[in-house]
Amino acid sequence: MKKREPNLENRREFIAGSLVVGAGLAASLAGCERKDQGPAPTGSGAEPSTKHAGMSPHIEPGQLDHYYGFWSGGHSGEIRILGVPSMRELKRIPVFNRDSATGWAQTDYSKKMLKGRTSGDTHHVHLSYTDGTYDGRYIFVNDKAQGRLARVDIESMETDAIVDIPHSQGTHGIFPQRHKTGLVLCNAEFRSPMPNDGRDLDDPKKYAALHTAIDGETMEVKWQVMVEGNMDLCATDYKGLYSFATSYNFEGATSAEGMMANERDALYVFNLENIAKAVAEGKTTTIGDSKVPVLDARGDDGPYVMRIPIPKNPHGVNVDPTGKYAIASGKLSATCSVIEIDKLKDAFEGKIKPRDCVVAEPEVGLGPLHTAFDGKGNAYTSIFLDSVVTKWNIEKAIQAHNAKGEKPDPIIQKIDVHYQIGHINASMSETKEADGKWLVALCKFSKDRFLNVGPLHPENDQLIDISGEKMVIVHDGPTYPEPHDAVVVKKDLIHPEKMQNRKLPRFKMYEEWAKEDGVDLFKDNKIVRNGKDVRVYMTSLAPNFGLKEVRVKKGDTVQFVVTNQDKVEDLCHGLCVSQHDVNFLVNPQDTQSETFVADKAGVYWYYCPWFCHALHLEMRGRLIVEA
Ligand code: K7E
Ligand code: CUA
Ligand code: CA
Repeated sequence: MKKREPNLENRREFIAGSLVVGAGLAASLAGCERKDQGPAPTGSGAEPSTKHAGMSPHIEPGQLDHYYGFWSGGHSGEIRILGVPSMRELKRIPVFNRDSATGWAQTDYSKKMLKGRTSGDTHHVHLSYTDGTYDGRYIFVNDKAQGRLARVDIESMETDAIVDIPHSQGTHGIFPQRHKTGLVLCNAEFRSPMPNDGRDLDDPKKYAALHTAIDGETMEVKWQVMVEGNMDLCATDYKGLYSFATSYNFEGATSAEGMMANERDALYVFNLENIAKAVAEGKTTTIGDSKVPVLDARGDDGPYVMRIPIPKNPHGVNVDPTGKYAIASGKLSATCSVIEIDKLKDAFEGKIKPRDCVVAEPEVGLGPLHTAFDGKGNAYTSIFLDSVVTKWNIEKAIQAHNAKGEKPDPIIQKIDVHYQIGHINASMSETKEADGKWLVALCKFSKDRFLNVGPLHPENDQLIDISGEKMVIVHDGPTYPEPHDAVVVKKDLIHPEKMQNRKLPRFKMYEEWAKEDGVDLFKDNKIVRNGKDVRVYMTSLAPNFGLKEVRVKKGDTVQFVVTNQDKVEDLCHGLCVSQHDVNFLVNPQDTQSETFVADKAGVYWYYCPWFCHALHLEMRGRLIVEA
C-alpha cells in the first residue's frame, strides 16, 4: 500500500467506523483487499495526475463543450447544467426551491405548482427516452423531501410539471422507461402507515411502501404497487418489461441497527406487463382519499413482484447499455450482484428460483454505491468507504462466478477519488449509446482540494478520462452542495430554444387573463381594476417599461403581468418592486407575473434587475401607493 496522508486515513476509518455497526459486517468487510491504488492523491507532493496522453478536458475560451451534464442539486432543490468536459456550470434550473434570480416560487405560476412549498431534495435526474437513447424532450427529477416528481421541458429548460405522489414518503430512486417516453417509475424509500392518518403509529409491521408509475407525457399517476420493504434506487430495462428497486431495509426495521440485521436484503423486480393487466382488470384497491389504483403485492412472489435476495443493504441499481444485466451494489457488502435480465421471465414463471438470476457477485471494494458503463463491457463502480472507483469487466465477473478452480480476476483498476464518492456516471452511460469517453465521480467530501472557504466545503465532482485502458483523473470540479447524481448527454441530442417559445402551460393562464381583460399582451399597457384587485399589464423593450407610473391604493392586491417585446437573443428584462419582495425574470418574448399586496402608502420604484442596455439603470418607474 502506498503511503497516505494520515488525515485521510483517519477520516476513512472514522466514516467506515460510523457506518459499520454490526460485528458480522466488520468481519465480512475485512476480507476485501484493495488491488491497485491508482495515482496518489495530488497536493501531497505527488505528480499532478493531469499529465497523461489521453483526452484533455480543456475547452478554449469561446469553444463549446461536447456534452451536456445534467446534475441534480440535492437539498438545494434544483437541477444544474454543466458543460462536459470543461465542468463549467452553465445554468441552474429552479425546481423545488425558491430562486431570487428568476423569481421561481414567487411568480404566480411557479407558486401554484409548488403549492406554497419552497424546499426540496433532488437526487436523481433522468431524461426521457425513445429507443434506448435520449429523445431531448424532458428531464425528470425526484423530490425526496416531499415525495414529488417534477419534469423540466428541455426546449425552455423550465420546470413544467410537479406531481405529488400519494402516500410516498421519501420518493428517492426514479427511472423512466427506455423504449419510449412511457412511465416514470418512482420508489418510496420510507415505509409508512397506509394511509398515514394516525393509524398504526407504533406498529411498523403494518407500514408499507409504494412503487409508483407516472405517465411521462401527461404526468398523471397511473398506478402504485404496495410492497412490504423499503425501496432505494430504481432502474428500468430497455424493453419496457421491468423496473427494479433495491431494498436495504428488507428487515422492516425502524433503527439503523435493525436495518442491518440480515446478511441479505432484496432487489425488487416489478413485472410491468402483469401489473398493467391487473390494473386494467380492476384487481386494485385505493388508499385514503387518493383515487390512484393500488395493487397490494405485499409478501407474495406472485406475477407482479419478485424479490431477489442480494447482500447487504444494497444501494444503487444500474442496467448496462446492452440491456442484459442489472447491477446492484451491496453498500454494506463488498460486492455487486449481477442479475441477468433474460432469466427473469423463467423466475417469474417459477421455472427457476429468483436467486438463480444472479450470475456474478464480484468483490469490488468497501461500500459500493453506483455503477456506470463504457459500452465496451466494463463497469465502473463508486466505492464510498474506500474512496475509489473500481473498473471491472462484467463478462469476466460472470466467468469467475461459474469457474471451478482458477478464477479469472474481473478487477481491472482501482483509482483514488477525493473523497467519499457517491454517484458516478459516464458519458451516455444510461443509454444503449454509452461511448466510453468521460466519467464523472461525484465526491461528497473535498477536504483540502480547494481554497478553504469555511466549514461548509464544496463537493468535488471529478472528471475521469476512461477512453484508455487505465482511468485517469483530469479535473476537479467544485460544486455547491449537494448534487447526488448526474447524466452526461451528447450535445447533439439537446436542442433548447434561444427565445421563449410560449408552449409551456403557464402561457395559457396569461392568454386567458388577456382575453378576459381585452388586452394584447405584446402591445398593450393597461391597468385593470376589479374591486381591490389591480392587474397591471406592462411591456418591456430595452431600455423602457411600457408604464412609467402605476397608481394604486393602499391595501390593493397588485398583479404585474410583464411581457418582454425584445426579440434579441439573451436580452432578458425583469421586474423588481422596491420594498415589496417582488423580483422576477422575463426572457425575450416571455410573459411573467407576480402578485403582492401594496400595504404601505408611498412611492416605490420598480426597476429592471437584468443589465440589458446602457440605460438599464434608467429602466424604472414609480409605483405610487395612495393612502
Ligand atoms: Cu446514492 Cu440519493 Cu442516488 Cu445520493 S443516492 S449518492
Ligand atoms: Cu431591462 Cu435592465
Ligand atoms: Ca438490511
